[in-house]
Amino acid sequence: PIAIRREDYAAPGYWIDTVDLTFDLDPAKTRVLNRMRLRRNPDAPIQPLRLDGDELNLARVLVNGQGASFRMEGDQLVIDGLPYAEEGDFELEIFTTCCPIKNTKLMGLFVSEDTFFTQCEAEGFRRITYFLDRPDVMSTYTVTLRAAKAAYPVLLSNGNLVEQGDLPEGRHFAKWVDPFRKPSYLFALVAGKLVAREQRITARNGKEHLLQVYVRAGDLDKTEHAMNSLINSVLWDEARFGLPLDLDRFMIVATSDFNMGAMENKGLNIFNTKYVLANQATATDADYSNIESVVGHEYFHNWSGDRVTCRDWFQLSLKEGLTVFRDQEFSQDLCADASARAVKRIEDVRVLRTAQFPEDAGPMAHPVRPDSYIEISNFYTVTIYEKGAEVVRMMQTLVGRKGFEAGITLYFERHDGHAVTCDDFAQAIADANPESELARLLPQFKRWYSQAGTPRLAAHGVYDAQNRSYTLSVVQSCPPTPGQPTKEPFVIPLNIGLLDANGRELPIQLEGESEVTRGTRTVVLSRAGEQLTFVGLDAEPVPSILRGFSAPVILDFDYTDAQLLTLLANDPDPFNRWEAGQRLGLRAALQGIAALATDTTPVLNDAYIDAMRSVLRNPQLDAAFKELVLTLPSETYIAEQLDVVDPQRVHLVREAMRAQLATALFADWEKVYEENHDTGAYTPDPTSSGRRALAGMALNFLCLAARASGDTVWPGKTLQRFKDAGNMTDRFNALNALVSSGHTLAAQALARFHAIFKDEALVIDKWFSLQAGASDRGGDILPLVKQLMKHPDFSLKNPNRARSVIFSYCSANPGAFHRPDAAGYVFWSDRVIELDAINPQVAARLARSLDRWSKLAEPYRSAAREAIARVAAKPDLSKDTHEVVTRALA
Ligand code: DPP
Ligand code: ZN
Repeated sequence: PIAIRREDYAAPGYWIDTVDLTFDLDPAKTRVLNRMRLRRNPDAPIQPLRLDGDELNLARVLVNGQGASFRMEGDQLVIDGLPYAEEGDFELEIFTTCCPIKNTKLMGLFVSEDTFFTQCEAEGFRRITYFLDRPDVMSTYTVTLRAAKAAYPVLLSNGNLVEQGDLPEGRHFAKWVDPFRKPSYLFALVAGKLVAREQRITARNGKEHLLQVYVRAGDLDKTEHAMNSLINSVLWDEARFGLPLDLDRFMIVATSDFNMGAMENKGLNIFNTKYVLANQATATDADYSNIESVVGHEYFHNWSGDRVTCRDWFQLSLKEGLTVFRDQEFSQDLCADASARAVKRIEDVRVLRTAQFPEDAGPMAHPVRPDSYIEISNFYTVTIYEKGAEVVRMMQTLVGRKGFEAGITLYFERHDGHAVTCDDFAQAIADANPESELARLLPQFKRWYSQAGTPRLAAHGVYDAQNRSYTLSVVQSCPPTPGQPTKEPFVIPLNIGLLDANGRELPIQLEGESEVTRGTRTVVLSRAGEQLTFVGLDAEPVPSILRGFSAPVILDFDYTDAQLLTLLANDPDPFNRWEAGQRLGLRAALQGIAALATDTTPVLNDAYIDAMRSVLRNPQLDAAFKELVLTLPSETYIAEQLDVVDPQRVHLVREAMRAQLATALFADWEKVYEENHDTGAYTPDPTSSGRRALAGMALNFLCLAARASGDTVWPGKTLQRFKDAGNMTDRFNALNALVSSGHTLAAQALARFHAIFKDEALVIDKWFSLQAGASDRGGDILPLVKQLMKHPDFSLKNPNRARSVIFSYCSANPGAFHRPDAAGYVFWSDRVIELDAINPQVAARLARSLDRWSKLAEPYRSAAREAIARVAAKPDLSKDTHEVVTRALA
C-alpha cells in the first residue's frame, strides 16, 4: 500500500456539476445508473479522467450517449479523449451493479436488518458508483430510488422529496433532489420498513421545518430524547452562532450495524442506534448524554462540514475538531449552572487525557492536520477530534467568546459552499480579531496543526519575601513523534490563579503592570522558557495553573501534598479543584507501584482519605462533582505516567486503593447512598444523573467493602435494588456493583438482566461489555470472554456487539488483557485477523489496543511485539490494519 501525502494535493482535472442517480434496490444485486455532467477544470493540466471504484461490476460507459473507450487501472476507471473545455460540458453515463447483502465492511451500500443504508465518508461512495470520490468535487444530486413496495415502503435520500409513485410488479419509486452542492461523502440513501417520530418546528427566523427520527417499528418510544436533542440543537446553533437550519426537512435514521457513531449526510443523518434510542428502562444517564452530544454534533456539521467542507482529508479536523468543540459548547450551554458545566468540562478532558495523550505518545501519533496516511479511515482519531477541538477552544480563549463568534461568522461568509483548509479557518478567526494575541501569533499558533505530540510544561515557583513577589518559571517542550524529531515552541494560553495558604483567591498583578485583577488571568506563552513574576504578595501563594485545562498540555509542577490539599479544598476553579485530587491519587498510585505494594498494603495516606471524606461531606458540592473527585485516575492514565509499565502492578495497586477507599469511608458511603439513591421520577438532567452516579459509586464501594469484611447486607440490598430499579442507570449500577466486587450474587443478577432485556440489542451490548470489562481476579476474564463469544447472542459481524465483548476486554480492561502468559495477546491477534476479513475498519481499531506495547515491562513487551508481528505477517491484510501494525512495529 502507498502513502498519500498532503503536499501532493492537486485540484481535480474535472468537475462534476450534477449527478443523477437511479437505484434499483435489490439486496443481492442492486443496479446503479449514474448520469453526470462534467467539465474540465481549466486550472488543471489536461489529463485523462480517473474515476474511483471499489468492488463494483461495470456494465456500461457512455460519453454523450456514445460508447466510450475506457480502461481499468487497478480500481480506477480511466477514460481518455474526453471533450475539451472549449467544447463545454459533457455527459457521462455509468451503469454498475453491486451486492449490498455481502457488504460486511459497512462502507458504501449495505443491508442491515432488511433495510438498505449507506456510509460514504470517507471513501465509500466509490463502492456505489465510479466517481471522483474526493471532498473538493461538489455536485448537485438528484436521486431516484426504486424498490419492492412491501419490503421497502420508506425510500429516503438527501434533500427534498419531489416525486413518488407506484411502478409495475409491486414496486414503487421516490425521487429526491438536494438543492445544495455537496461532496460524494455526504450522499446517503435509506430504504426499508421504518417508522418516524415527527415534529414541526418554527425557527427564530420564522421558517418552518419538519424534523423526523426514523427507527424500526417498536422503537418509537425510544426516540423522544433524540428528537428533543435535535430541537435543542437547531435552536442553539441559531442562537449562539446565528446559523439556521437551511432545509425544509431534516431526517435522522437509526441502524444497528454501523462502524461509527453517526454520519452527517446532508439532511439525512444516519446514526448508530446507540446514539438515538433511549428510554429510562433501557438507557443510562451516560447514554442520554451521549445521544445529546452526537445528535448535536451531526446537526452542527450541517454548517461546519456540509456547507463548508474539507478540501482534502488531511483537513479532516477542520470539520471534526470544530464540530466537537461546537457539540461540547452545546452540552455545556444546556447545563443549568456552572457546576454542571464544569463537570462536563472535566469529563471531556478526561477523554482527552486517557485516549488522546497516549495516542500522541505512541506509534500512531499524528498532527491535528496529518501529513500522510495510507488509509484515511485510520485517521478518524481522538487527535483529529478531541485535540482538534482543544485547538479551536484555545482560539476562543485567545480572542474571547464574542470575538470567536465574529470569527465563525466571517469563516462562513468567506467559505460558504466551498471545500477549504485548516489554514482558512484559523485565518478567519484571526482576521475577525485583528488586535488579538491570536492574530499577532498566528503562524506560530498554527504549529498546533502541524506538530504532533503533547507539549509538557515544567513549572517551578520561587517566592521572594523581600520583594513580596512570586516568580513562576515555565519551560515548554514536546517529545519527538514519528517523522518529527524536533519541535518548535507552541502558543499556550495559560489560565492562572493564586490562592493564599487558607485557600482564598489572591488579587493578581504581574510585574510592570499597574492594574490588579481578581480571579483567573490568561497568560499567553510562546517561548521555550518564560518567567512570570507576580507582585504584591505577603506570603508564598499556592498557584492554580492551567485552570479549566486552558491548553492540551501536561503540566509538571512540584506541588507539595499540602498545596494540593489546599487546592482540593478551596480552588474556585472546579477543574483544578478536581485536578488536585487526581494529582494526589496519582502520586499515591505511583508511590505504591514503585514500592511494590501488595494488595493489602495501604497505598493512600490518612490526609488523602480525610480530604476525600471532606469532599463527600461538603454540602456545597454537587453529587456529580463528588463522583468525579472520588474516581481514581484510570489504569490507562496511571500507566501513561510510567516509563516502563507493568500492567498487573498498576492494576493491583489501583485495586488496593479502591479497596482502601471502600473500607476507610464505609460509613460515609452508607450515608451517601441513603441521601442520593432516590432521585424521584426519572429525568436525565445533570443534577439527578449526578446523584445517581454518586449513589452508584457508593453501592460499588459498599459491595467492595463487603467483599473484604464478609458482610452480606449490602450485596443483598444491591440485588434488591437491581430488581426494583425504576430506570436503567440505577439497575445497571447495582448490577455493576455486584459484578465488579466479584460477589456470588452477580451470577443470578446477570441471568435475570439477560432474561429481561433479551430483545433489546443495546442492553445486551451492556450485558456483554460489563462482563468482558470486569475486574480480573486470577486471570478469570479471558476464559469468560471466550465463553461470551460462543453465546448465541454474540456476532462478530455486528460492530456494536463485537466492540461490547472484544474491545471491552482488549482495550478497556488492561488488568485482564495483559497476562503474563500472553494469552490475551494471542486472543487479540486472532480477533484482529478474523475481523479484518469481515470489516477492516473495526479490525484496525482493535489493532490499536497494543499501540503502547513498547512501554511494557517484560515479559509483556516481547509477547505483545510477537502478537503484532503475527498480525503483520498475515498475507492479504487490509490497508487499514496493515497501516496500524506496521506503524506499531516501526
Ligand atoms: N460521522 C463522523 C462524525 O460525525 C464522521 N464525519 O464525526
Ligand atoms: Zn463529526
